[in-house]
Amino acid sequence: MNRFLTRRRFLIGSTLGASALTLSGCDLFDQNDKVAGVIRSAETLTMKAQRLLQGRDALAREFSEADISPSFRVNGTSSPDSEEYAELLEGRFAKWRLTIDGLVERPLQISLDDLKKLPARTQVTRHDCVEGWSAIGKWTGVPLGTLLKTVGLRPNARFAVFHCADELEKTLDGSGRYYESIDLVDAFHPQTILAYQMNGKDLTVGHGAPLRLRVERHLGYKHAKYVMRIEIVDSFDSLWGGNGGFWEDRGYEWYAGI
Ligand SMILES: Nc1nc2c(c(=O)[nH]1)N[C@H]1C(S)=C(S)[C@@H](COP(=O)(O)O)O[C@H]1N2
Ligand SMILES: [Mo]
Repeated sequence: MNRFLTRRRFLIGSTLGASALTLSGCDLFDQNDKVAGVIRSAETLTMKAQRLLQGRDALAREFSEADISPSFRVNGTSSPDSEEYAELLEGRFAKWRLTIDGLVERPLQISLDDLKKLPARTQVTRHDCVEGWSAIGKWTGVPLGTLLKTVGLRPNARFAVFHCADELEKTLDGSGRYYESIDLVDAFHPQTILAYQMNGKDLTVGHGAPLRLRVERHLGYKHAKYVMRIEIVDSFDSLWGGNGGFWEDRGYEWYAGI
């Protein structure tokens, strides 16, 4: 297996608590704050350089229907195993609501049916996983920007955090819950959608039913599946490991631009 997978197994394999995990993943960084600082600023540089070179609104490549991969892997969680999710699935997500709250003027709870009534976008794009596989799929959903305009952002809003239904890692304190985040440039990017369809059909459980994020200029782990709540925040400090995502708390870069 390639080195990413090995590293991922190492990162997730421990049965210790969240702080210990963060430590094991980031030992090297924690030992030397200077090194951590340099790595962080290198990441910021990557982000700034990429946006400067490609433009804030540069589109990820879109493909034709003929390019759609005959099979698209399911990765990470393949089925959230909570009681709550099982009930929602059983009721075909009729009782599911997407919550949008945090630093917004008008917090929102919206059903899947109502989401489907909003203007939709369809895009055929390539998904690149850090583990070294790619697949092309067709995604249909609501541009995140549309919803953010509806709720109205407060002046101090900086990031959108996606809280998911699944625990990728079982922990006592819930810190194994999957979550992700993006900044407002990516949140308002035209290809950033909350997808409810893949290849013309409702999302399967494996691919994130009922709703998953597509943020096409980023690596696979940013594309949160099983999105239950979008929280608008000004910092990640109070969220789990404080790095803005499940994998980020285990050592991955927050800015996963490709
Ligand atoms: N909620 C949740 N979202 C997730 C994951 C996960 O385990 N849980 N895995 C991520 C990773 S690493 C990848 S590559 C993609 C995989 O999406 P797919 O299962 O539709 O291929 O989902 C991402 N989003
Ligand atoms: Mo991934």
